[in-house]
Amino acid sequence: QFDPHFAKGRRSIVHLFEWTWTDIAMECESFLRYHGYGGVQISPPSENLIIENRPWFERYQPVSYVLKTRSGDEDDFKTMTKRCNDVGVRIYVDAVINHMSTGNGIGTAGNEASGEGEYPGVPYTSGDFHRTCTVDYSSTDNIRNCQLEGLRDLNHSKTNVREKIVGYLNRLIDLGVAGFRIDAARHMWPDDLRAILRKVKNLSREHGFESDQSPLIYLEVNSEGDATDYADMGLVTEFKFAHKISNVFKGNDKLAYLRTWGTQWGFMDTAEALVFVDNHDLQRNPGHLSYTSPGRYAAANAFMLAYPYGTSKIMSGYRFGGRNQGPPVDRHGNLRSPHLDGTERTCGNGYTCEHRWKGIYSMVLFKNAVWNQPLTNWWSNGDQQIAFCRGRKGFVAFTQWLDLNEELQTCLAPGKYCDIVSGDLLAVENRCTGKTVEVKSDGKAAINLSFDKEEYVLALMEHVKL
Ligand code: LAG
Ligand code: CA
Repeated sequence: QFDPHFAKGRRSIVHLFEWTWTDIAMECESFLRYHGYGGVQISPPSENLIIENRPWFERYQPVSYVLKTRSGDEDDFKTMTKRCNDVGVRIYVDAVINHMSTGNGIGTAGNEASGEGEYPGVPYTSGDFHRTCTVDYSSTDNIRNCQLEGLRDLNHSKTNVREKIVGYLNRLIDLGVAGFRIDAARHMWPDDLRAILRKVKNLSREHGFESDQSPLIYLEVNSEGDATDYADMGLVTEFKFAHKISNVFKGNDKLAYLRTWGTQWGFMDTAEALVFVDNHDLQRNPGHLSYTSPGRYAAANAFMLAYPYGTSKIMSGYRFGGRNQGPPVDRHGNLRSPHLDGTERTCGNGYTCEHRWKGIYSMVLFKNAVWNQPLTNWWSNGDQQIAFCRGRKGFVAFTQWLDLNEELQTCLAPGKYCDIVSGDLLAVENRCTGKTVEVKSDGKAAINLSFDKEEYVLALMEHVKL
């Protein structure tokens, strides 16, 4: 439940929001495996209600557990898990099991949904749902029994409901997934969820997993108070982390305060936390740091990946105007491919591909390389500049609002290093395309970052050396 089943040396998850299964397979093979990513959170694969103008959120309104959405069908799904697992990249399903859709309509696989609670595609009938009530956030009973966003709320104490959900999750395991994000977990009774998860089978050996391995579970719980009710079932999303890191890197708080980042900021234990700078919901809140402020956003992700806390998830979405705007589609309404020219080289068509940004994927590799190394040599100017080491394997420096020009202790062996944020080390030519930093015999080095040029981060790694 707590193990992401990453291939050796990998540590992070990327959420490829509203990508097709075919494009995810291609991304596993052409990019993710080479840039250190351990797994992909995919959009909900179960049939969803077709809503006018096709907003992204229709995928959070299930109509059945048939695997057919705009991302692809069951065959596409199976091909994706195989192609990704074959290159050591895991697939985690966003499981929407708290509720079904609302109103009358038709789903992406052609099944009907009726406002009376009839879902023949599952099937569920009206008796499988809680009675109608509005969520009142001051009452735990209400949060769990009432209609979140007006969505028809499943009664998970019923055998039929439990069996249908277990059947859905187990089918996904047969298809090769490595785990689940439990959507709206906070809105389900912990005991009901526990009973469901107990019946979920171990990972498929046919898909290369070892025996007796349970799937990774991470639970979407967006209030700290409730997190402890769910923490025994898997990792829990640490929303406080996202809010605080957004605030700090928007420049509203001092980087120097990050010295105590972790439980001292009121976060849950590092082993329990699934962390992220933003997610598909938060990025729609105008006040929250996202791809729209690229320099600051990459810096926040870099800090998340450099600092030893939690299991990290990187958001990768598409450009949007209004908060409901759906994903990029062609004139037939099919999802467009982020792979502009059908190869790994370019990413576009409206997708933002944060996971492909140099300042982000380099730090994904950094996290892999410094894993388990202690944080040492914390330095700060007492204000908006910090630096620290991860053992003798890595060094990182951050600044905001002003230039950084300091001689700092790096903990690395003497030599010339190529900053992984500003450039690449071209092995054949033995040349650094970015900043070269010389570490002297005493481990000190001149570190320079220009705020005007939007340079927020500099990172050195043991082996990225001329
Ligand atoms: C989640 N986590 O616990 C998802 O991360 C979040 O994106 C989901 O809400 C939510 N739980 C339910 O799965 C999203 C949108 C909502 C949307 C809902 C259902 O953020 O805005 O509600 O999915 O599609 C929409 C309308 C509501 C309306 C409702 C029912 O925005 O105004 O009441 O549909 O018609
Ligand atoms: Ca509920």
